[in-house]
Amino acid sequence: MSSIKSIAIVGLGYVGLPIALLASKKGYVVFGVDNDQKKIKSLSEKKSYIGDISDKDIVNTKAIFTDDASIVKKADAVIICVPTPVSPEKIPDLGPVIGATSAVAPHITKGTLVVIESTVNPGVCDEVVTPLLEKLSGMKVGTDIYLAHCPERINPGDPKWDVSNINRVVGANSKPELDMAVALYESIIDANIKPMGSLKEAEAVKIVENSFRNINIAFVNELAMSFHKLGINLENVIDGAATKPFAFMAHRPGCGVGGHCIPVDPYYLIEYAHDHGFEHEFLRLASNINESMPRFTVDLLIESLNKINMPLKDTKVALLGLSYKANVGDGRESPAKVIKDLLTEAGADLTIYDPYFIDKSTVKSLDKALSAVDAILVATGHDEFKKIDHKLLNKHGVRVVIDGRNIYRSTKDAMIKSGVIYQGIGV
Ligand code: SAJ
Repeated sequence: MSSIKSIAIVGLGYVGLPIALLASKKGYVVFGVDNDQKKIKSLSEKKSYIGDISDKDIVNTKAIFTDDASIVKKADAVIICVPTPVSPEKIPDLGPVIGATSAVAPHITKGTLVVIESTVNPGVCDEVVTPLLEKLSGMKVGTDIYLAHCPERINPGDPKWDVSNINRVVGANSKPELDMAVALYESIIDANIKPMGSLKEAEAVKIVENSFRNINIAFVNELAMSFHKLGINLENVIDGAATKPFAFMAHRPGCGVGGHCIPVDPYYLIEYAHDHGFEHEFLRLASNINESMPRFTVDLLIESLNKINMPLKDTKVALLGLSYKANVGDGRESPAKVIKDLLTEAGADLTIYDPYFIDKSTVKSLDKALSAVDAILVATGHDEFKKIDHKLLNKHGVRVVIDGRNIYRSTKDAMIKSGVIYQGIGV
């Protein structure tokens, strides 16, 4: 058991709120801190704003929620779970981490363990967080206060893996700090907590695991563009390769890579390595390939419309999906946004529908979205869109389907047979 009795969780988003509720359930006194008044208000009204958390979870928790960071003086441990975005120019933005660290440092007491869960590049804990903590607390990291890094591994919308059962890694620069942090996480999470050799090693783990995903998606996306010209069905080829019981991990082509993790995290390493004299050409190339997929997808639409002598300009097109991921309402870094801009620039007569973004949709139902359009472009694989079949398309006179998430793999032949022009990504 850890010597820690009370924990402050700073940042109550899709990472912080679940761990705050779980730690409270495990018997810790928990103070949830966020500077977003809307979040604090919602929590005080016992209303969840996180898809994976129910209002009932909020009603039942003993955690205390506040926007007052000084409450950390009552906490034995402080876990920081704030976003680490990139700018439009793909430059890492440590603003939220610096802000949260600066807010808590003046109030933490001697012996407090600070854990950074935000995804950061190697070096941030040593070169940014430590100096800030020491300057603003007047104490020494490693002797008066303690610092560890435990990168978050939340997968929004995942029915199987959640904060309670996902393995974690924990890193610190001294054994006492490491032991304290490992004991804390072992007391909260029913999964393997792997100690790492340093803060930097733990920071590197998260960047590597998400860069791994990003480059593998880029691999199949490049194959999709190649196989489109070669007339080979890439999804079938991936299915074939996936029969290999070892040394192959299937990833799928699509209209782009969105979210707060996969397209973002590699840039934290790219920039840090660049500042230290190394160019991650491969990581950059992979990101460039993924970032080119919205253009490739719109070009497929133009190519398909040209087959029936229709220009994209003034053609009625329904963009189905704004979210970066199926069945969640999250638009961060979504390729659908890029596709929307490309369609608008090309002068398409755009209808937009995403059931998770009704406020950003131009129509309120799928049926409305399909009526009076010549073409649809599916950018998100929401379950609702899977009910579109050749009958519905023919009923509405839709002539072109661009399947940005290859969700019609098994029904495309019937669409084509009914006279619809179908084009998937590498399919
Ligand atoms: N995507 C593809 N092809 C794929 C997989 C994903 O194009 O084969 C696209 C998705 O459409 C989406 C983007 O990539 O636009 C990201 O998808 P994701 O499934 O990786 O979803 P995320 O962003 O929620 O990633 C999270 C990450 N979790 C953490 O960082 C803690 C990631 O590490 C997980 O691998 C991922 O969930 C997961 O496995 O679902």
